[in-house]
Amino acid sequence: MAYADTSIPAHPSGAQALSDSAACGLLRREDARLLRGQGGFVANRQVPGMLHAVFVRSPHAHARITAIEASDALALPGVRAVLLPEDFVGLRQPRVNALLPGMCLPQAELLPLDRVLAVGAPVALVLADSRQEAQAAADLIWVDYQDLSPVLDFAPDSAAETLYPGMPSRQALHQHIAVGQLPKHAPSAAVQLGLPRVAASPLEPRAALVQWDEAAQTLSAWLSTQTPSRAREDLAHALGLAQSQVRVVATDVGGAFGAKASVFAEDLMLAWAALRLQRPMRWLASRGEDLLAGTHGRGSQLQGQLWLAPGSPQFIGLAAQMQFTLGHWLPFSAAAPLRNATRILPGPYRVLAQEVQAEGLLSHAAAVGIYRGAGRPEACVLMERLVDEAARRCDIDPLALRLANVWAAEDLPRQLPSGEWLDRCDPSALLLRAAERFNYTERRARQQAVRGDARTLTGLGIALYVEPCGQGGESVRLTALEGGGYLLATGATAQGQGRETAFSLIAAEALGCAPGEVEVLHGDTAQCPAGIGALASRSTAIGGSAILAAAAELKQKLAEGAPRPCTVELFHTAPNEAWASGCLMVELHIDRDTGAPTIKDVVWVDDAGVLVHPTLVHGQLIGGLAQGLGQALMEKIVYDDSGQLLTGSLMDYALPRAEDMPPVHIESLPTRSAANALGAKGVGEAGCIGLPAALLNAAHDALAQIGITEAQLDFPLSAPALWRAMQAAPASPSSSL
Ligand code: SMO
Repeated sequence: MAYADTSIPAHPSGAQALSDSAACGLLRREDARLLRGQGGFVANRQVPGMLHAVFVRSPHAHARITAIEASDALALPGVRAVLLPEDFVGLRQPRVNALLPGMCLPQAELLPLDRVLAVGAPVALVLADSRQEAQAAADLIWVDYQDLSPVLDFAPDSAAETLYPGMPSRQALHQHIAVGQLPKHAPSAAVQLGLPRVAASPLEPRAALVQWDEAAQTLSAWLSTQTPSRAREDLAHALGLAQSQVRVVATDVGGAFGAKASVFAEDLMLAWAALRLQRPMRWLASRGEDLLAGTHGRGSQLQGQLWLAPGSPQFIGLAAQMQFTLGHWLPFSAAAPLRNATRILPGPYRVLAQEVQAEGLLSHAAAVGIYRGAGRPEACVLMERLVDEAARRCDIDPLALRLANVWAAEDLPRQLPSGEWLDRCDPSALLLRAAERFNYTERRARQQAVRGDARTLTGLGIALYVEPCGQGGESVRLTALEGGGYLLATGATAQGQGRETAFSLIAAEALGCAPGEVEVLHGDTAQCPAGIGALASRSTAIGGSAILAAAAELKQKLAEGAPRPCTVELFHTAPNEAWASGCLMVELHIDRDTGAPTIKDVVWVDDAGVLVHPTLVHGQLIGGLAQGLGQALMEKIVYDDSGQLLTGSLMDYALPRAEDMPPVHIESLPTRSAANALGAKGVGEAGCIGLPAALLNAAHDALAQIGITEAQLDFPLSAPALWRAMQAAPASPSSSL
């Protein structure tokens, strides 16, 4: 492992680290707790009299329920209650963010009375004095199922089926963005590829502890969530309570990656039961339950075409057709991946005309939600594959073709014809700096000298990416305390990414005090103003800008003689959306006998705007890279033809380990964001966006060395997949098989 330097030269735009001396300091005590194993997760929390919840789950992908028998289960010692579908009548599916025009949403009961729509869907809830007793009882509940045929992911005939009355399974979500007229002649490049479903795999699986206080008529919910305010709204709505009657607490969250941005059926069922039984209760999902019934990520099939001007390297047309599987219910951000993928194309490139279409399809499988990148990886990999393919077919070096088509820094920021606003960035500088660090020209020459002669194929892969970091605003309440010091309560939350450290730095810099004088509160709706949370790489860019605005106002009030305690509370909306960007270059080796891929090294130049805390930025980049590596090389959720999940444990679902990490050389080349006062861009998703695209390009580049140019490679780039692709090679005298 080589987590190399993070050198941070200032860019001509003036962006640099906010506070170099403080930035290189230690994490705050509150953040460091997590690294020391002292976090307080839901699984660490008990309340007196707490019951333990276990869900009975459907073993069928699609079936009619004709009978349920729970008397044996109820007779077991320690079992306090079994709740069946009829006990949840009145609970509706939680709301969905209407991100797309004309969205058609299921208006359905949370639990259908007589049907199951996916393997793992909850059918009953068992509550007992211990988790073991609850599990034993769940195993004794007898359900009579009548099998129905399931609609599988991307089923060509799914138009004929409906999961929800009145709602088409095909095109449940759709988007069409057209700008200009596409050329009439054949495209210069065409590609297609698939991204399988993957699992977010946070350290703490989903978890909830709920407690109803009958005297106060309030519900407290300790949830492993990245959006406490949203969860409070959903819980209040589901239970028919006022928001003021619900408190959600999510102080320590063991990672989330998008998969904890929505409430789940289990959360609502648990809260519903706590209210009715008047007992506190806790549910801790097992790893298998998260793989089975958490939200998955990706799950898309992409096609695209790119046109170059005749006799010139200019991009004149881009078309994309994308399909996203949705699974059997829609989490809050179900439309986000599809929307992001369509709106981000063509990335940092100028293209005269574009026509981008996407559709989302329901199926009898786990729901697909946002997952680190949320559509950005799809846009990036499709565009970057098209650029490489056009370069190969037109015999132009892929670096040169990119340099010929990216936006010039002086033309940014700008409103694009698609309606998107592209932030200030410098794609040429990213490409050139990465090429220099990577020794691109020398490596290319070396590769061309060897070509297909070696036992190992070498591929060079480039990916340029953009990372829009969320729209809207964030809340903050900042108080100058009577006895000195400050209390900062934010609506942006933490998932283990060091928010207390970063937020106290931002506030301290603006207030002119030491970071240690700022205490940070987050994740508790009783202590923090209602806000958005931590997602879409937005917490520093938007949450941080809100802190800056509050600090400026507070400072002015104090300067005007306002007495302490003095509070400023506001919801600050960022004027625009920050877009981070970056460039990755990788060298990939493929063993010709086995197909085994090995990443020799990765060079990565990232532009996250003003860096508040370079060490935290570095950690986020490395973490995102590791997750992107998992998606690119090994992770894949697999269902069989009857809708059964074949990857139900980490014995079957491959996560990357430390030893899988290649040497990574990261450099920051920040340009100040023009979107917000802080000048910061996001950073959390970058690795997941850029690395898979660079690796896929490298794999195709390697195969091209032995004349294989027509293979369709999908993720993950496993040894068997690469080996099979190589078998199409024309017989070569140098092959000693
Ligand atoms: S995939 Mo993210 O938490 O918006």
